[in-house]
Amino acid sequence: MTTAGKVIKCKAAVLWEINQPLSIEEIEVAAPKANEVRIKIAATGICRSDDHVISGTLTYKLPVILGHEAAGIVESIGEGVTSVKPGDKVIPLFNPQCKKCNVCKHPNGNLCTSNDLTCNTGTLKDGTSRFTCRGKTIHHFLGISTFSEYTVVDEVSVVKIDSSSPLEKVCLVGCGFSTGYGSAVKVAKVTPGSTCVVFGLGGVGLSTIIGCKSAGASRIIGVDINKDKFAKAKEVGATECISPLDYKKPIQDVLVEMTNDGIDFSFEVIGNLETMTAALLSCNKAFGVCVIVGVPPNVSNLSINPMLLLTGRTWKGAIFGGFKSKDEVPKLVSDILAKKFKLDPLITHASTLDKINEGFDMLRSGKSIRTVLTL
Ligand code: CND
Ligand code: ZN
Repeated sequence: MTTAGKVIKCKAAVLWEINQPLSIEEIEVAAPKANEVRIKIAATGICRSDDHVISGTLTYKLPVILGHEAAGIVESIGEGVTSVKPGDKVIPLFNPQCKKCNVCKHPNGNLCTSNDLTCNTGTLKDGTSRFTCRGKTIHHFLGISTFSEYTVVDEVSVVKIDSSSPLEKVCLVGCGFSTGYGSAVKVAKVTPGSTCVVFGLGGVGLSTIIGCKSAGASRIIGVDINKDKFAKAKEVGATECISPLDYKKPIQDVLVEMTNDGIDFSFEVIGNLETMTAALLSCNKAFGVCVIVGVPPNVSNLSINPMLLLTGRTWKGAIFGGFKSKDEVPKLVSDILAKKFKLDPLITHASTLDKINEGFDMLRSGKSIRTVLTL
C-alpha cells in the first residue's frame, strides 16, 4: 500500500520549550506540495548546533523538530520535482543550494538566500509547516528536521547520493564531517607543510583535523579542555594536543611560543567568544588565517583591536565548510565510498530515536563524539 499523497503518522522528537528534554511524540507529516520531497529518515547524528537550540544559545521558533545531519530514502515527491525520485538515497541539506540566487551564482559563497539559518522562519519555502502534533503546528528546523521518521523538505534542500552508500555513516556528510573538512580545505585553504591549530575536538573539530591533514599540513595542534579527546584527535591526524588548563599564561601565548610565531591556520570549533579571540591571536600576525566554525551565542559581540587585522591576518568563517551543498555532497559521499576518508572514528555511539536525550547527555558530558540514531 503506497503512502504517497497521504498524511503519514510517525514518531518524532519534539522540542516544546528550551531547556527541556526532547519529547518523543506521534506526529502527522503532510504530503509534499509542489517542489517538495518527503523523506524516510534512516539515520541522523546529534550535533552541538541542535543542542544550542535546546539551551537557547541559538534562537529558533518553537515548538520545533530539530536534527540537521542525516541520510534517508525518498518516500514521495511533489509536483515538479525532477532531481530525486522515490527510492533514491538522499542527504537533506540544512544549507540549501537553489542555483538561482546571487550567492549560488557567485563562485565563492555558499549561503544560499533560501537558507533558514539567517531567515529563521521555521517553515518550508512556502511559509507553512508540514508537521502537526496534538493539534498544534510544529516548526521545521533549517528546512530539514531530521529527528523524525519522516520529514518534508524543499527540493533545494535535498540531494541524491550513491545507491550503495551506508546511510548510518554518510549521514555525517550532512553536517559535521563536511563542515569541519571544508573549513580546512575550502575556507582556510590549508597549504602543504603548514602549521594548523584546531580549538575544540568534537565531531566538527576532528573533521577539521582530517581536512588539515589531507591538505598536507605538517603540524596540527589540537586544543581542548577535555583531555579524553586527545587520543582520537591524534588518531585522525593531530600531531600534538594541549589543554589550556595546564598553563598559567593565555593559550594564544603558549601557541605562539610553540610555533616560533608561525601558526598559519587556526580554527575555532567550539562556539565560545574567548576561544574565538584566542584563535585569532594565535595565528601569525602577518600571514595567519583564522576561521570561525563554532556557532557563537546569540546577540553577543566581540571587541578586538583592528590592529590585529591591519598587520595582515585574515579572519573569516563559513557555514557548512563553505561547500555549495548540492554540488559537493554527492562528491564527498563518493570520496568516502572510495575510502579517501574514514568516518568511523567520528561515530562513537549508535542509538535509537527513543534514546535521543541520552545521546544529548553524552555530547554535553564529553563522552561521545557523534551518536548516530537509526530510525
Ligand atoms: P562538541 O561539543 O562535540 O565539541 C566541542 C569541543 O570543544 C568539546 O570537545 C569540548 O570539550 C571543547 N571545549 C569546550 N569549551 C572549550 C574551551 N573553553 N576551550 C577548549 N575546548 C573547549 O561540538 P561539535 O563538534 O558538534 O560542534 C562544534 C561547534 O561547531 C559548535 O559550536 C557547533 O554549533 C558548530 C557547528 C558549526 C557548523 C557550521 O556550519 N559552521 C555546523 N555544525 C556545527
Ligand atoms: Zn551541525
